[in-house]
Formats: sequence, structure tokens, C-alpha cells
Amino acid sequence: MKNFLEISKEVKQAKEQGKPIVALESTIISHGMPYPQNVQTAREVEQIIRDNGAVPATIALIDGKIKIGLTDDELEQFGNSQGVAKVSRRDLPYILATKQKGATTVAATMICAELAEIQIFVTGGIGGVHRGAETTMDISADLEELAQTNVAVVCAGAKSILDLGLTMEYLETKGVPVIGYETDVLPAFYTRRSDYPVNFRADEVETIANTLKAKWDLNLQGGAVIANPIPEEHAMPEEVINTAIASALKEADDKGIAGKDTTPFLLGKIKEITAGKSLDSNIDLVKNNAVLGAKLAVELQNLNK
Ligand code: PSU
Ligand code: MN
Repeated sequence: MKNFLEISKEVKQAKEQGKPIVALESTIISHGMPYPQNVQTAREVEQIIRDNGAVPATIALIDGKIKIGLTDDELEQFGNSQGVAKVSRRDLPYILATKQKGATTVAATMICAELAEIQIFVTGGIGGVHRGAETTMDISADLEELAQTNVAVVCAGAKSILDLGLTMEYLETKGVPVIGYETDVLPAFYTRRSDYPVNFRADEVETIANTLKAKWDLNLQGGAVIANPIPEEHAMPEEVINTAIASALKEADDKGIAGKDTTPFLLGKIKEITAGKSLDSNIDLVKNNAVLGAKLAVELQNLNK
């Protein structure tokens, strides 16, 4: 296992000094945002994490290695590459074995973070149960990963390209706690609210850290979803986003998009339909998650001392 891990200087040093570390995914860089906003956002998110007392570790697959932390050059090169593979649990071994560039999804990033002993991971949104999954069986591997891998994922909820109700049911079945930070309901990524209550509301970061510690002290396998609503001033009008989602879903259906292409296709369409407005919201919510994730990593590190 150690052969595959390549830990950056910054992250190595953080480990030696016992500093809190926050994992970041790379599918959001390669498949979630266009160049150069993707690289710029990734850099800014890393800096926000440093400014809030933790050390960022962006995770990606390069040359047969799992990179835990990218240098500035690596980030630039990665974000500017065409044809990077989207890598979930299933894809990880093949992409490593064939030494292709791979962008890790939430599921794959959780796996790599756990290998590197990182417990907190910040992203934009998680995958979930797709609408119509009762016939397509399209359920993101992210949910299975949350059920088995000991990493907490800070996100802005999930996009309503998914069936949020079924996603919550699935997480409940798998015993994955969904904790709302300053919210009673699951946020829907671009908007602060959905119709679905979170399992627990926490207004203090300390409460979240204590909950995670209790879970893992009890050896309850699996992660947690820390749902952090997009700040009001960056949220999108509900009608605008719902219309965009409906038309993206219809086009995906007409074109017969399936499997791992579905999520990137829908995200791309929504961006197109909203003339880039969704991208601005997306960037803002990730930054907002970075602040919370860093604070949570600091708090958890203090508890573990
Ligand atoms: N949802 C978003 N933005 C994203 C993704 C999901 O709002 O960038 C990416 C994440 O990397 C997530 C993956 O893990 O898509 C889920 O893909 P799938 O539905 O194929 O499991
Ligand atoms: Mn899928």
C-alpha cells in the first residue's frame, strides 16, 4: 500500500508536526469546473484551509501514484490536462496500474484519505441516488464509501439532479449520519434548503468533532456527511436552478447518457444553461466548505491529542 502513496512535502511536514490535515478531491478540478477557474479555485481553497489553521492535501492519481498533496506545478498541469479519467472505487486499481492521470471522486478520495490517515475531507457536493434509480439502479458509489470508510465529508449537500429523499433513505439504511451545520434541512448545493430534514443539527464545530470522535472511538465503520449550506448571498434562485436541472435531465435522457458520464454531463449542462452563474455559486460554496472543514480538522485534532 505504501508503494502507491506519494505524500507531498507540505503534508509530510504537517504529519510530523501533528498538524490537522484536510483532504480535497480532484474530480471537481478535472470534471467539475473549466480551466483556468478550476486551478485558481483549487489554489484559493487550499489557501483558505491554511488560513484556518489546517494543511490542505489535494488528492489525485499521477504516474501510478496516489498523490496526497500536489505541488503548484502538478496542480496546474493536472487542471490543464485533457482526458483525465474520473476515478471512483472501481477504477482506482486500473488507472494506477496503467499510470494514467486520474481524478478522484468523493468515493476514491475517501479511500485515499483513509490510507493517508486523513479524517476530514472537503468538497462541493456528494453523489447520491439518481432520480429514476428504481429502474436505472444508478446509485453513486460515494454512498457505499460513506458506509464503510472512516472519513467525514464536508459538502453543501447534494444537487437536486439527484433524488434527495432516496439519497437520505440510503444513507439511513447504511448508518451514515448526516449532520447539518447551522441547518435543520439538507441543503441542495446551489440553494440552502431542500424538503428533507438532516439527522442532526449542530451549531458548534465542537459538536461535530465530538460526534465524529464518538463514532470512531466506538469503531463504527464509515464516514459522515457534514452538510453546510451555501451562504445566502451566493445561493441561486430556486426557479432558475430547478428549470436548468429539469432541462439537463431531459437532455441526458434523450441522449441516453448513462453510468459514470451521467453526473459530469448534468453538471456541464447546468453550467451551460445558467450561463456560468452556477459556476460562481459552485466556487463560493466550496470555499465556504473549506473554512468549516479546516475548523473541524483543528477541533478533531485537539480532541485526539
Ligand atoms: N456532485 C457535484 N459536483 C461534483 C460531483 C458530484 O455537485 O463534482 C462529482 C464528485 O466527484 C462525486 C462524483 O464524487 O461527481 C459522483 O459521480 P457519480 O454520480 O458518477 O458517482
Ligand atoms: Mn452513477
